[in-house]
Amino acid sequence: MDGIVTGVAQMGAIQKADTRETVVARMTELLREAKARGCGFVVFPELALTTFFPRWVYDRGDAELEAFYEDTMPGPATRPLFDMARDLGIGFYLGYAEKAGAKRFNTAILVEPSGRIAGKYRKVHLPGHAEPDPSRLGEHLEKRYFDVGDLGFPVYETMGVKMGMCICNDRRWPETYRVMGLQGVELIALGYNTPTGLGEPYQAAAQANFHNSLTMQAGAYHNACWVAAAAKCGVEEGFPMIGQSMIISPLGEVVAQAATLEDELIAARCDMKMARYAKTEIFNLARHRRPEAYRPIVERVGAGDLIQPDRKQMGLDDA
Ligand code: CDT
Repeated sequence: MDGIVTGVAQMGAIQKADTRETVVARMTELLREAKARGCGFVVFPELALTTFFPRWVYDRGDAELEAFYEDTMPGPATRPLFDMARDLGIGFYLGYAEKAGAKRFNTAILVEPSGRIAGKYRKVHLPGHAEPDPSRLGEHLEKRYFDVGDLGFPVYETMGVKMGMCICNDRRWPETYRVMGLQGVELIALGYNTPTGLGEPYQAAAQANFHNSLTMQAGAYHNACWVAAAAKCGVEEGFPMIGQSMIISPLGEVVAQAATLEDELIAARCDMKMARYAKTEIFNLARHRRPEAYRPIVERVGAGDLIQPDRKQMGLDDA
């Protein structure tokens, strides 16, 4: 096969009291299952090593907060994951909270079967708020705990595939996929923690799964690439998060999907011929894109004034 059998290792809830060692033991078990199912690459969730801590209010420097970050990767607790992957000959995507000098990032890495870190991504679209607001049903304080990613959306040639990464909220933004699409990305790996019940009127639990598949299927289709997405899900410390981990083909179809809210391995044969074919016709970017018509995308952040052509140019009579 011209591609890679990809596993998505969905993870069920991680409670505050769970140690890194316990979590890494769950991950190595998922790697074993991935091996048995022929996977060469496995995607783990966002912030996969701990409970989803941005739901609580801390001050920088609080010992409990600082303990959620990794200073080194691999470190003593994560080394067994790297060792197991090397023994099994499997590469992986791992999300974790990164301490980098004075900065803090919500980070993901691509690790090759040799244990070499092929590339890194730092989350760009940080959701939520920097300050708590007791009127909300629940907090989501990523803007408080992380700096905006400073690496852009790189694509790495690794494991025989052009691979890109993003993290959770990034999957809702078309720019995320397109910037990688413009590098010829063939497979995008991503992990997420998507809470429900925080009180947003139009992001109710009923729509959370729909928006999950809607955005990722669109991103895969529009950019003719595979998307492999791993949830951390279930109920953490009383807070529910969606599952629905999935693998999506370059034609936008879901080819594998998790059925539980627990640790669960799904897998699919990701054939890169399909991605390459899809890039030659409708989404042949070089042939069909018109960047001169897209200037507001890079010139504006939020919505601004209307942009209207000259009436004469439109051939309107009153010109
Ligand atoms: N982790 C993460 O990015 N979660 C967001 C939830 C935002 S709700 C404030 C997501 O897009 O799923």
